[in-house]
Amino acid sequence: MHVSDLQRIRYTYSPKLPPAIAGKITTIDVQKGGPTESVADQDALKEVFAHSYGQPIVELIEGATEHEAPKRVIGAILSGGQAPGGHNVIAGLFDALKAANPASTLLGFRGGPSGLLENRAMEITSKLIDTYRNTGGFDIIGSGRTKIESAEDFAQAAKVCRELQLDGLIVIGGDDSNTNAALLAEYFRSEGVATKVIGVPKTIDGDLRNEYIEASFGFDTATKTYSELIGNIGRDAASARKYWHFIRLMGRSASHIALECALQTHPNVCIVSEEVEAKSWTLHDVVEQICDSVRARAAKGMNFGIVLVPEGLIEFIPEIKKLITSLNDLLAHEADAFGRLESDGDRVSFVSQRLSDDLKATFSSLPAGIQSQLLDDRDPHGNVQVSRIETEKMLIEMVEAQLKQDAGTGVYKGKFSGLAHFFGYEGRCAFPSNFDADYCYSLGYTAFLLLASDLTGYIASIRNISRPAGEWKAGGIPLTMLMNMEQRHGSRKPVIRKALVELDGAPFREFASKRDSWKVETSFSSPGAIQYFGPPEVCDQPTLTLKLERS
Ligand code: FBP
Repeated sequence: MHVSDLQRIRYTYSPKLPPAIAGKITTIDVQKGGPTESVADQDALKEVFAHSYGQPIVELIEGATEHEAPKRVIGAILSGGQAPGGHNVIAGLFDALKAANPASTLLGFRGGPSGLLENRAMEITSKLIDTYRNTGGFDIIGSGRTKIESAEDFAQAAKVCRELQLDGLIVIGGDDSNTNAALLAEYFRSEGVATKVIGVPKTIDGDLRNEYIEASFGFDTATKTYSELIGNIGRDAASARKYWHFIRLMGRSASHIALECALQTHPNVCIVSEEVEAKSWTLHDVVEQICDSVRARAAKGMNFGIVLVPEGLIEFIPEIKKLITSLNDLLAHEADAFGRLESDGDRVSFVSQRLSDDLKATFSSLPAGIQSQLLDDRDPHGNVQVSRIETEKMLIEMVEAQLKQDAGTGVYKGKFSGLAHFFGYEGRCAFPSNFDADYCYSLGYTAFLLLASDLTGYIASIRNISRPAGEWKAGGIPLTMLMNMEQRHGSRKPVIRKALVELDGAPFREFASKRDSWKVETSFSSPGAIQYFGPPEVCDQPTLTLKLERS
């Protein structure tokens, strides 16, 4: 890839580390807390994780005595969707590993978890890592969504780790990938495989978090990138005064991205999926929320505005959620017959004939494009690929139809012209903000220190991150602490519980206190582009979500 001037200058940025781990690496100690419990289903999880359930939370602290630092071989996997800062996790891991013992080796598995199963390992050298420091993307080794699932997969992973004599394996991923990391750690322990497994919390979606994992990496940069674009569109809308912009934002389930962008940019409407579900809103209710704003603004002569739509919305509307669950079962059970159908029309009528009457009515009320998008392939974890469902276009169509009806009865006299946007891939590989550059480097560094402390089945945790890096703390959280049992592919499986937007949490309450005025007035805010050089108040600020949650 061509090296831009910004990229060249970013290579030289030195990420900040939490003070306790910034000193001599071979003197760092771990301080252990008491035993822990999972978030739910403790008995079932104790059975699944017989060798790794209930481990203590650990904090890394400065020690006084020197530890041995044997030569180690460590492997790293980037898993799932890209998130800004992945390269810095690897850089932090590399620097810590080499600082402890320069003869150690870091391997990267190419193409995600399948790279481990197929033993596609490559050595990460100093020369290589220096051309990826502080850059976006996962292209140093690539990523993938393969799930390590069957008994054969686990045995194959163990075989490769033994062959490569891996002391440790770092899995950089979201909730599903870290669930995999926990299962691998358990399997390796039960089979006497020496490789220790440590996870790193990645996902722009921001839904892998709890009291100890204050944010997943990438959320900061991605939301700042989207907010810049939304802010620009707001200025355009207020200048041209003729379009309603419907902007769908990534976030497969949770609405954290949409909410953070709303706090940054003050749109007229931001739908929050978790509220839709909690209040059992129908699709018609969602459309009405938007129409209310369009009508109120039209009455003031403002036929323009901004609507933010979280990409996961469709799965949170109770009637559509039921439909999707039924479609998932149907497509799983009739996969062969369904796979033989050639046209969208055939697929839609095949499914319609097999749905119950109420679900059939819901399905046929949806625009044709959405019907066929709901039948697209699921991802390897069984999820509907919501990034392919054009909810923003569906809402424009439905709002337009409602306003036409209103116009017919004289209720509405304004104009409405909707424009659709989808922001997702635009933000996933941006140059990491200073926050993400520091946070990710610290996570990688911490992941090594957890392995070097002989821990397995942990996820790296950096805490106090709403404060400047000089106040950050590093440590590890047992992965079993984040888990519960959920229904997946027809059976109960251990999984990391997704952190959704809490309606009584500070970020949502802040939004709820402002939205009535945003709905009618033009209050757009334009935060501008991420700044990498300059005063800390513009370069080193965390997200509003983090500030509000931790204030
Ligand atoms: P992860 O959960 O793996 O981090 O991915 C999140 C995400 O960016 C979602 O926001 C989006 O729905 C999905 O990935 C898109 O996946 P793909 O890259 O496979 O199109």
